[in-house]
Amino acid sequence: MPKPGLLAVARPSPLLAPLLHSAFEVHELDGLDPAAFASIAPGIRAITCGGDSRVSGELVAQLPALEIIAVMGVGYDGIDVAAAQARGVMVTHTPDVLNEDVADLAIGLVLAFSRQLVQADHHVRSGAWSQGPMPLGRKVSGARLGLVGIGRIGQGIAKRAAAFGMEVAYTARTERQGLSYAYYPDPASLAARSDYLVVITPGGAATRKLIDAKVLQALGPGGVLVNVARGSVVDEAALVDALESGAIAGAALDVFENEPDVPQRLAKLPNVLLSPHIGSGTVATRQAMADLVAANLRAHFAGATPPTPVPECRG
Ligand code: 8YV
Repeated sequence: MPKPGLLAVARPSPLLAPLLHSAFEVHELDGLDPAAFASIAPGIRAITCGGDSRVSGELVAQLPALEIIAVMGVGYDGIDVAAAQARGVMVTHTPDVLNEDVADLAIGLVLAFSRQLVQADHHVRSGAWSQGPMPLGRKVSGARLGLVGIGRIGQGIAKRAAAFGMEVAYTARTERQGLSYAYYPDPASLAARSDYLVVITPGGAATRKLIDAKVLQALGPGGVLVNVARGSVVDEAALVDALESGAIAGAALDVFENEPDVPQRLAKLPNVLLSPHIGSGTVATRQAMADLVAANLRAHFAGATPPTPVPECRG
């Protein structure tokens, strides 16, 4: 029996690639010219991609045999789920297995920004230490942390922040029952009471530029923005303006509007800490995500319901 065709929209992680090649005829979209694409398109029954990938309705329409889109990531805001559903195509993602890593990174960014760990390392290596001490940092323990989003990862960040004696509050569309953290109805009112505003809400149309100039103004000259969600949630131009003018103290960002391109104006600011979308980037977690992608594909092609469909595709 020939293996089913699979289109890898993003280059598969080396942790996922062997699992795919054992069961599928794998084609990488990147590098396929139109003629090559046209020749493989009729045989494509599965797509794999990352949480930050784009799978448009147009692409879905070009693949008549497509049955499943398996996202290696919890976020799937780049996938046209409505178009997939209209064609009866299943969409799966990899929730939960990355919660701890992303929450760890959020706290890591708060600490690294505040205690100036990147500058501190440079201060020692460059020999500047012998000329004198470096500037003092910001105290994290006991500070006020505001979460934009209180899903599974948000709650993980809250738990960690509470262990640092931070005063945790959150905003979400509706107040969550059973949580002891203070609720604020909108990002601006949350920002106004926060030293650190941490963004961990899904991307997509509903949250586009939710963190705008008004929210940054409310965060104020002592406030720091941390984004481990999606670049689309923050108005990046307004953020650069706020950082340049001192309207906020700084930002620690793992995600950007147009990855991997980071605007020069942002990259050259001294009051930012930047990382290249590494929230889930540990070996253990990427392996767990790869295994879950494989489990979803395996279940689907065995005629069973995949373990982790996106909410819209749950029966
Ligand atoms: C990864 C992510 O960068 O889970 C998500 O939504 O954005 C990240 O975990 C990506 O999905 C890796 O493929």
